[in-house]
Amino acid sequence: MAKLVEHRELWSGLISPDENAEIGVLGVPFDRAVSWRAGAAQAPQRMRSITPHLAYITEEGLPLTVRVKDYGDVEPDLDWARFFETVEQTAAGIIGGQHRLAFFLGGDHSVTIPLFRAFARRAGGPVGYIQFDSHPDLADEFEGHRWSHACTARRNVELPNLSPAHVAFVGLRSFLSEELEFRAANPGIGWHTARDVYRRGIEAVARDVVAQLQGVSAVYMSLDIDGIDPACTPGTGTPEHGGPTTRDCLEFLRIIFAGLPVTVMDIVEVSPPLDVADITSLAALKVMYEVFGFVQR
Ligand SMILES: [Mn+2]
Repeated sequence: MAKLVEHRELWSGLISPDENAEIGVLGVPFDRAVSWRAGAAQAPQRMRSITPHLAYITEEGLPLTVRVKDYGDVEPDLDWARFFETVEQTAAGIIGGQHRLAFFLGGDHSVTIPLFRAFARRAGGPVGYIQFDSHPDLADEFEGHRWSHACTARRNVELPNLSPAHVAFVGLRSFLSEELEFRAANPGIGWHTARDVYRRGIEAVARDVVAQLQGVSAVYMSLDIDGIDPACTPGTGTPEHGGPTTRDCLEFLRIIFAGLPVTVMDIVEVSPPLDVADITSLAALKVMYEVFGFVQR
């Protein structure tokens, strides 16, 4: 699988061959489950190519010292089922290692299905799942397939150790009718719309999520970049206006990482060919580097 971009300052020089590095990164370059515009398969390599130009410091002036073990990208495979099996097995090895945080780069949001399976299997006990997204991705099937990027959260809640009471969505602003029915049937789900974020403030929402997920053994944080407003992140396949800003997302994650045992995070749906001046890749990397800082403390 391993295929790395060659650059002597990848990840701002934080890159390390050590499998005990604090951060483990794996790219999952796959975008054949999208409902509209593709390109997310190009995100891992595009994001890596930018990292030599980023300062290894957080916005609060904390110099980053965490080491980043980059496992490269999962090799493409035209057999979708076999590809997801490879993703799950590869991710399980990384999640089961010594890293404080496993960080996965999509790919469209369907890649979270095998990634979350690997996480849930490794964690064993009751786990939490947070999805920062404009869409809840709770369709049972979409355009004839159960692994569409519109089905991700639905597949996740089918696993035995993820209760709907430990699922939280933040930034929602577009729905299918069956998703609203699923939510009505599972009122314990954390359901925070973009309008809730705007009216209540991101910190109040984040504190609700922290309170909701108390007691789980580990938390998976999935960031669909279209959860952020397309004014900040235009390079994505299904943008939705009226969303929280990159600033809101950073404040949210600061509270989540301080209050919950997040062991896995992904960023999905960044689509470089739909982007403008790499603004969306840069937003994703800003989030990543701040998260590195949260993990370092
Ligand atoms: Mn989405």
